[in-house]
Amino acid sequence: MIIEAVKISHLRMPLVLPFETSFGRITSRDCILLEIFSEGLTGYGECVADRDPGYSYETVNTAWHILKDYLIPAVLGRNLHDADDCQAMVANVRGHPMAKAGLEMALWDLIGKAQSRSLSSMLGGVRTKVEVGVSVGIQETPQELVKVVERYLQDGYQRIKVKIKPGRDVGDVGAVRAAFPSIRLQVDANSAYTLATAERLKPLDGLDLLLIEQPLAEDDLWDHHKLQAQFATPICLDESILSVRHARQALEMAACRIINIKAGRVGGMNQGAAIHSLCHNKGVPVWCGGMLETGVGRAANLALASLPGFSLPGDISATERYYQEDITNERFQLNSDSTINVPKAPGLGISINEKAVKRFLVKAESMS
Ligand code: NPQ
Ligand code: MG
Repeated sequence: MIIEAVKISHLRMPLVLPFETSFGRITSRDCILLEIFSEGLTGYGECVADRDPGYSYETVNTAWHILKDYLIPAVLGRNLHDADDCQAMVANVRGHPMAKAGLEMALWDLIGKAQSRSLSSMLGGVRTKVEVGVSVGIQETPQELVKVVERYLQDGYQRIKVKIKPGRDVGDVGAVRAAFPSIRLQVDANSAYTLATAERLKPLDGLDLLLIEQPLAEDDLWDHHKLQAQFATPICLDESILSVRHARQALEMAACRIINIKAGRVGGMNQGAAIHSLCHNKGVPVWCGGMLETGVGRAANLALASLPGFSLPGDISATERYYQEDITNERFQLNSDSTINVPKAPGLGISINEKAVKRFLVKAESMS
């Protein structure tokens, strides 16, 4: 398909509740909505870079620059058959995986629409619904955290992830475990510890957690190896895994036993699916991470999580956990068995609420 035009829109959407992690607290979510136009069809994609460089170095503004000045010019007017073509055309841009993944997602949606195939079926998905959990931000007090967790359990979420940081770890997680002795529970530090400060996380090993996510720095595979040797609980890497090669090396050096897959962090669905295959062949569990996506990225996550090796619940919550109003007409609901249905319609399987996009718009630019 010849790429005739591409539009990028910077959006800012209010969150239902503030979300606090070890790197900061937000009350609204910025993202870039991409639209690729070809043969009368529109493919939609979402770039998950944040307003601030807290989770990764990429921001909405770096992604805007890389998309506008490099990635979009590399595909405009060219003939693309699949995501591999797109990856080849952007291969000499170093880094900036979230910018690349946003463009690639829009291409998947476009191609799916042209071929009348859902993203799940194009990727080789085997599930019509996927198990999900909820990621709970740092609260004022451990008591407050227990109340918030209780509410999500009442909503029907059967797996809880608690965000931790130094000083807000063992006490908070211990309180949740004491209140709910048998729930599926895991924690995420977003790189807030060092090998030395992670000493104090030792009591977590007695709390029957599914996993401890990204305790140490993103560029620190080796100390994760040392830490994993000290813990019975599996360490799961998120920020550290930016490619299939990182995933293979992390497993070879026993730096983790589980991998969180986010298409945005690894430069696209293609690489996300490839990391899934690597892990599936080795019997290593993977699960789909979340970046507070709009309905666009949420639909993509559901398709990815329908692949056979996604054996742990994903950070893919219902729309209402994050947004009162979304930019897709579809709202994703939690089923009573803590699952969400995988979209079946062609491409991402979503349609856009243009009024909502207008309301959340910061700026837009079209290129042809
Ligand atoms: C994680 N997500 O697994 C991420 C971190 C995260 C659902 O816990 C704005 C943009 C806010 C990206 C907050 C979840 C964010 C963000 C958290 C990513 O590490
Ligand atoms: Mg994480």
